[in-house]
Amino acid sequence: MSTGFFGKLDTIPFEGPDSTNPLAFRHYDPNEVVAGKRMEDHLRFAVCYWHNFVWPGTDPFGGDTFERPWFPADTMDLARLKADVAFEMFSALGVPFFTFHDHDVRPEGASLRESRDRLNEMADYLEAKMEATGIKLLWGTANLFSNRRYMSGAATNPDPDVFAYAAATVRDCMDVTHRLGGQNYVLWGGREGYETLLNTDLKSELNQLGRFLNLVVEYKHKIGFEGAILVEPKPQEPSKHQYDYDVATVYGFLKAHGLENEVKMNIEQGHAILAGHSFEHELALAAALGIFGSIDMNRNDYQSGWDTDQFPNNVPEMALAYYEVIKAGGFTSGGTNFDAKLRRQSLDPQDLLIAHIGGMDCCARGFKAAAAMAADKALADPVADRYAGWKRPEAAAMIDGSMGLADIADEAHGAGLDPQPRSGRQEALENIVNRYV
Ligand code: XUL
Ligand code: CO
Repeated sequence: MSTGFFGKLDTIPFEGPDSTNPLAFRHYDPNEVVAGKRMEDHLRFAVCYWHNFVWPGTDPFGGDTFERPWFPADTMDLARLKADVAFEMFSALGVPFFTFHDHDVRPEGASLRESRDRLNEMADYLEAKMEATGIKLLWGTANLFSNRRYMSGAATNPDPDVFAYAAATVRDCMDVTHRLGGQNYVLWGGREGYETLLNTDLKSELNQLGRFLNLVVEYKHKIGFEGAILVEPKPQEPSKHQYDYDVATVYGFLKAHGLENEVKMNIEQGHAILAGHSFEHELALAAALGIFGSIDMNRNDYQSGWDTDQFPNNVPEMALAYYEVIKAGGFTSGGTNFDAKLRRQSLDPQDLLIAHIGGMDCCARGFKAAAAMAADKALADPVADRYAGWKRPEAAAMIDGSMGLADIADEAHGAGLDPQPRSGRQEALENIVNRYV
C-alpha cells in the first residue's frame, strides 16, 4: 500500500537524451553495458536517509521549511511511515543501495538501552522492506554528533563516559549494519576535533580516537563483519578543526595506530573542497595509498565556504572523479552515495525525485566519459610516456635501494648528466579531456 506521499509514483524510466520528461533518466540506463559491466554495477548508487527524510530545511537563520507527514518522527509509528516513504523513493529511483545513521531511522530513546531496542525494532522493519524490494545497504553509521552529549566530541570527549556511550552506540549500530548485510561501516567524526586548543589536550584526544578506531576494527573481526570500515575525512564543520582532516592526514593517523590495512576512505566531494583539494586529488591519493573505499557524491557551492551538500551537476568534474575511481579499479564494497540535500526552498516531494534523477544522470555522463578516456588510454599513454625513463634499469636501481646517495652521485658525475626539460603539455591534455566531456 502506497503512502501517497509522492502522489502517483511510477518507477523512473530511462528515456534517452532527447526526453523532456522531468521524471525520466536521460543518461543513466542501469542495464547499459560499459567496459564490460552494467552501469548499475559500476556506479552502485545509494540514497541517504538523513538529508531526504530527516533534515527539515533549517539553516543557521531559519527553522523548518519542509512539512513532512512523518515529522517530528518522535514515535515508532512515524519512524515506520518515514521508512515506508523512503523505500518508495529508493524503489522508484531504482537505486541498488541506501545508507543511514541509527539516529535517522529510530526515535532517540529515554535511555541508551531504549535507543538500542528501538534501533533493533526498526532494523526488523527495514529488513522486511529490503527483502521485499531487493534494495541493499551500502553502509550504516552512528550519529555521534547531533545530541548535546557529543558537543565536546564522542571518542575524543574529555569525559570517558561519553567515550563509553559512543562505543555502545557504535557497537549496536555495527550489529544492525551486519545483520542487514551492510557492505561497509562508516565513521565520520564531525565532533572529533576541537573548538579551541585552550581547553584541549590534543595528545590525549588523538590517543582516544586511535583506540576507538582499533576497538571498531577488533569488533568487526569478532562478529565476522566482512564489509569495509570507512573513515570519512572532513577538515572542519561542525568543529573548528577535525582530526580526520583529509586523506593524507587520516593515512598518517591510521599508520600511527597500525590500522592502514584495516580502514579505507569514504571520500566526499564537498569535504575535499573544504580541505583545499580537488575531489580527484583525494581519490587519487587514497588509491595511491591503497585506502580507496567509497564516495559521497555531493558538491559544495564554490563561493560559500561551508558544506552545502548539493546534488552533483558538473559533468566535467565528475568525469575526472570517476576517472580516478576507474584507475583505482572501480568500486568493490563501495559505491556512489548521494549525501546530498535539496535547497530549502525546494519543498515539493517531486523535488526529491528530480534532484536524484539529475544527480544520477550527471554521474552516468561523467562515468561514461571517464570510461571512454580510460579505454582509449587518452591520458594513460601520455603519462606512461612521461615516466618512461623510470623503466630503465639504472633508474629503477635508484628506487629499489640498490644504490646509495654516493653511488647515484658518482654515476651522475661519471656520465656528465645534463638533463633537458620536456613540456608538461597540460593544455594539450586538457584539450584531450574536453573531447570526452
Ligand atoms: C557530514 C557528512 C555525514 C557523513 C555520515 O558532512 O558527510 O553525513 O557522510 O555521517
Ligand atoms: Co558524507
